[in-house]
Amino acid sequence: MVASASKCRVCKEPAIIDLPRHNANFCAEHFLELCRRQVVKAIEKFDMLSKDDNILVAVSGGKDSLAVWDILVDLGYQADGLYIGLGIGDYSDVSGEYAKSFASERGLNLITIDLRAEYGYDIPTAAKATRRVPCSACGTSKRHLFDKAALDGGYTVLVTGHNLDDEAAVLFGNTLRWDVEYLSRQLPVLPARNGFPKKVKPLIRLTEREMAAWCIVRGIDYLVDECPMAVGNKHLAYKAALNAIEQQSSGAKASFYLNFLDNMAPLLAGRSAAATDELGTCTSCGAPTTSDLCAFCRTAEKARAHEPVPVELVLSRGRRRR
Ligand code: Q46
Ligand code: ZN
Ligand code: ZN
Repeated sequence: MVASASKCRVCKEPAIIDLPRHNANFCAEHFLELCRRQVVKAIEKFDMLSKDDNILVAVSGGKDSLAVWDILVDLGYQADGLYIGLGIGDYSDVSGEYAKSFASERGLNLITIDLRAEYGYDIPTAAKATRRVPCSACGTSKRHLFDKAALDGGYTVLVTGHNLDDEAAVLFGNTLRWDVEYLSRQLPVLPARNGFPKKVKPLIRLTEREMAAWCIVRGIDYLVDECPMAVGNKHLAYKAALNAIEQQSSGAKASFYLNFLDNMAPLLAGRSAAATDELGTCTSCGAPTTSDLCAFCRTAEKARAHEPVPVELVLSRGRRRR
């Protein structure tokens, strides 16, 4: 991770990681301190959390969601986890094990939901039944179930592990299309409103690489493999493009996203307020929606009516299309 002769910027002991965007190297202790400081900075700047909050962390078993849960508990927040079994073959089975081990080893409370057992469908089947890309059916399902679990469980805020790379990639995609509606909603805090819980992203100042390093230093085992259904996802292409730019110009990714929040997001604030005022109620589940049935109930209805589809079939069809 770092040249062997490198020294920590703070204590001059041997460094374990170089962070070109900070133009510095850090030992394990001072790297963890930097990560905590970046999270505190994000929380304070955007008024994300207070110590009185009852927090629910959306946990996938990957590095980012386990790291954010670990950091919040480390900082003294009260936080439970929520894991959703999406039925994506071995990937889901293994990711669930990582989430459960993390929680049980630390005595933390993890709520689990199994999509097929509790809602009668899984993501590969939903993708086939709705003829949408898997991440679209998956995002609809996860958003609904995260919101519902947070509201039903009396949690005051829902935390996700989106990091700087994730948010910069989404911003890149929204900017390439000049999608003003999405740009206006791309904030690290969404307040509670119209039947939605408050949602926050405390990792926006930290990169994927930094979160992987946090997990290694803290001894957190996480699922390294990407979701097999993400293959061909534009989000991955945007991340690769930003990484190429970052290679040439350290700090470009952070300034692209963080300066958007400072300089551009305030100008778009009126657009997002206007876009959220016209919600009705889903006739099936009561969730907020713009039509009779919410997107989750429409997805679930179609997927339940379809025979179960193994993940391999969806992946092989995707490969043939390309
Ligand atoms: S789990 Fe679901 Fe992700 Fe897999 S299908 Fe796509 S959205 S990639 S974070
Ligand atoms: Zn040090
Ligand atoms: Zn519904």
